[in-house]
Amino acid sequence: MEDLLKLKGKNVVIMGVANERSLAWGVAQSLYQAGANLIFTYRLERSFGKLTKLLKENDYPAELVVQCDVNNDDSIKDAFQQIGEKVGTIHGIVHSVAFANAEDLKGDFINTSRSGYAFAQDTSSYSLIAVAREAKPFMTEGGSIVTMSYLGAEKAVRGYNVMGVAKAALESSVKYLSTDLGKDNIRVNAISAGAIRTLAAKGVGSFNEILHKVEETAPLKRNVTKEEVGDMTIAMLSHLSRGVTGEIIYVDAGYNIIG
Ligand code: N5H
Repeated sequence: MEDLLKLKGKNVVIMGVANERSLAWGVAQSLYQAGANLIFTYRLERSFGKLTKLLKENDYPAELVVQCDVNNDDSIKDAFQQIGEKVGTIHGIVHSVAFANAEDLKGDFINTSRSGYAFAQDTSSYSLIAVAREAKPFMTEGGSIVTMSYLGAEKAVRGYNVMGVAKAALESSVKYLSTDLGKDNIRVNAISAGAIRTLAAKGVGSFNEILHKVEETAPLKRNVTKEEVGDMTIAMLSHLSRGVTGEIIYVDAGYNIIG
């Protein structure tokens, strides 16, 4: 078959695999099928352990696995320096990281603390800007950056609270970054993924309710999987999407279009 994706041998950085349920892991699986070289970043030692185990179990090679704390500029700089030294050129980045303090995801949005608001923004939105800046010197052949968002960025989804505001900033950052990086043929897009049971969704009371509502209302009458998010993400990393930048692409069984 003709290689329509042109991802074979491309170097793609994946940030945010916490375990096998992670959207980032769904993307990694799709990218391995497409023949890309993968570089992973992790923050927690626990995530490093999970990732190493997943790679081993699946017999997947990793070009490099490097620690990166997205709350820290030096850590991001250092991680991308190491990646650049190892692979030379970076062709793609999958930014699949977010964090909000558990107490800011409970109760009323009005009670969001100043520090909790700042931390959610720093981790979930500013991190994309910092990553794009540090990666840019190595994206010399053009490239594609994809981040993960959620409907709560534009609609008030119960319980998403401070994360909704962070994702709104993230989606806006996608647009501004795409205007800066377009001249270097670097595209920036977000995938707005439907609700998927990841570690981030753990312990969320309203989660089952959301899954049921989507099943009833979405055009496709079902929820989506991390494999579906993975496949759309690699489409956005690939040659197929070369004319698309600054977009928010929904992988949500069509749920967002229903009024
Ligand atoms: C409307 C909903 C349900 C409410 C869910 C909110 C989810 C927010 C995402 C953030 C990233 C979750 C988060 O930061 C949890 C932390 O406070 C505690 N968890 C951790 O520390 C774990 C161990 C580590 C690995 O997590 C992180 N982030 O490092 C939205 C859902 C229907 C969809 C959803 C779950 C969206 C999303 O953004 O993930």
